[in-house]
This record gives sequence, C-alpha cells and structure tokens, in this order.
Amino acid sequence: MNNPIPKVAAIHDLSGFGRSSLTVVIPILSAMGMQVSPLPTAVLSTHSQIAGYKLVDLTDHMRDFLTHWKTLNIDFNAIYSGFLGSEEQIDIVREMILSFKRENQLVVVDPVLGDDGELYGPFAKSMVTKMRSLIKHANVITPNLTEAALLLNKSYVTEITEKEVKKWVFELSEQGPDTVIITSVPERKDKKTTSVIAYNRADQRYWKVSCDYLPGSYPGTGDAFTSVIVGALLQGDSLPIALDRAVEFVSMGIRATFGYSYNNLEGFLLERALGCLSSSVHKWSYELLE
Ligand code: PXL
Repeated sequence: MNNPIPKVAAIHDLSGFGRSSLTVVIPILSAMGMQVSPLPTAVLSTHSQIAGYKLVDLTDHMRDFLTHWKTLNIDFNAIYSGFLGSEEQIDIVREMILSFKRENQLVVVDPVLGDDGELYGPFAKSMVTKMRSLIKHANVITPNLTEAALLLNKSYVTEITEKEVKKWVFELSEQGPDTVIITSVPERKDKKTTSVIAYNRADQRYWKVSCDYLPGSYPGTGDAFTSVIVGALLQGDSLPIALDRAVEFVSMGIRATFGYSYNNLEGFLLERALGCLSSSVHKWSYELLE
C-alpha cells in the first residue's frame, strides 16, 4: 500500500480546555498535511495553569498502547514528544524511539522543563538528568532559554550575547541532537524583540529569526512552535524556512489574540492562524549567523 501522508506519533497530554498540547499539535499538523497518531500521556479537564484541573494519568497504559502499535508495524515518519509528567514517561518515550526506529525518521523532543529561569513546580531536579537521556536520541530539540540552561547545567540569565547562545546550541548538539533550536532568546539591544537561534551540526551553520515581542503570554505557544517545525521539516523545508514558518505562525496567532480583552489562559486564537500554514512563508526573515 502506498500512503502518501506522513505519519507522526505525537506523545503529549490531552487537555480539554485551554489550547495546549494535543489540542494544538493535532490541528497544526493536520493543516500541514500530516496524519497524527496521538499517544496521550494524561487526560486533563484543562491545562495545569487553570486552578482546580482534574487529571487522569495514563502512564500505566502507554506501554500497552505501544505494544499494540508494534503488532501493526506502524512506520512513523516522525516521533514527536512534548510535556511529559514523570521520569517514567520519559523512559517510555525513549523506549518507543528505540523500538520504532527506521531510516530517515525525524525524532523531535521538546524538552519541557521550565520557564523564566525556574523548573516547573511539580518537577524534581532529577527530571533534568532524565531529559538529557532522552534528547540524546532526538534529531531536533526545541528548548527555551531556561530549559537550555537546565540541560547544560548553566545559570539562567536574562541578558545573553549572541555569541554565548551560539555556544549553548553547539554544546547541546554535542549531547546528541543534530539540530538545536533555542526559543525565547531576549535581544540585548532591543527589548521589543525576541529571537530563536538554531544550529545544524550537519553543515555547522547557525541561524537566527527575530520577531516583535508582544507582552501577552499564552499557554500552548511552545507546542504550536514545535508542531510547525515538525510539519515544516517533514514537508521538506530547510531549517531556516522551518524557523521562519514557526515564528510567523506563532506571531500571527498572538497578534490575532492580543487585540481582544481576553482571558489569556484560554490560549492564543490558533484557529485564526491555521490558514497561513497552507501557504508559503509571507516574510523571509532568517539570518545566517557568522
Ligand atoms: O503547553 C504546555 C502544557 C502542556 N501540558 C500541560 C500544561 C501545559 C502548559 O501549561 O499545563 C498539562
């Protein structure tokens, strides 16, 4: 059988309200022409930033689901993981990557650990060590600056030079991944700008895409960014075009939301930006860093 649609195994939680994780990952990848097979890690009433959320943990079922998938010989073009709730879930994803390995497969790990210099509330320091054992098996990782500092065992800084971030992406790639993309890099000279800086070990080139910083903060934007990267790389975009596409999508989604008086915890209005995923990038803004 010849199925022309690339298959992505997406290992994230399913939060019923608030636009994060699978409710962001699936529409984005579907709009980009990919078939998504979700392996839910947990089902939540809402994402965890909304007080009183209820959670059903699925850790005990994940291996069973994978055993069934294995009997079907599913050939995934990509394996993509996001927020993982425990060290055991990280182990399960690592086992899955090893067991479903195939040639020319894209393995993308978004090493969700923290933000604004802090490890997320429920995580112990040992999650960081465990996450290092997972990124070793990824082709692409997308940490924010806090997660990059944690993975490298460096102090988080709110001001950082481009030269220093280049060192960080290089050092992270030495831990295993061919491509490292650090998001939420503050621009030193211009506080109204934020950047994404990436390194690809195969050609040893560094890339940067900057965009206007809007002071709105919405859950799920990291999931949106990495999902667009997965879709773009699977459809054959180069790394800098994938970066342009992901930055453009998230910026459009945030701009579409920012003008409303709105409860940010509902997440950004991704439905307003989905349409731009089926057209070419509107504004090329990537730079090659010397
Ligand atoms: O989008 C990241 C995310 C994923 N999963 C859960 C979350 C969040 C962010 O708040 O709460 C459960």
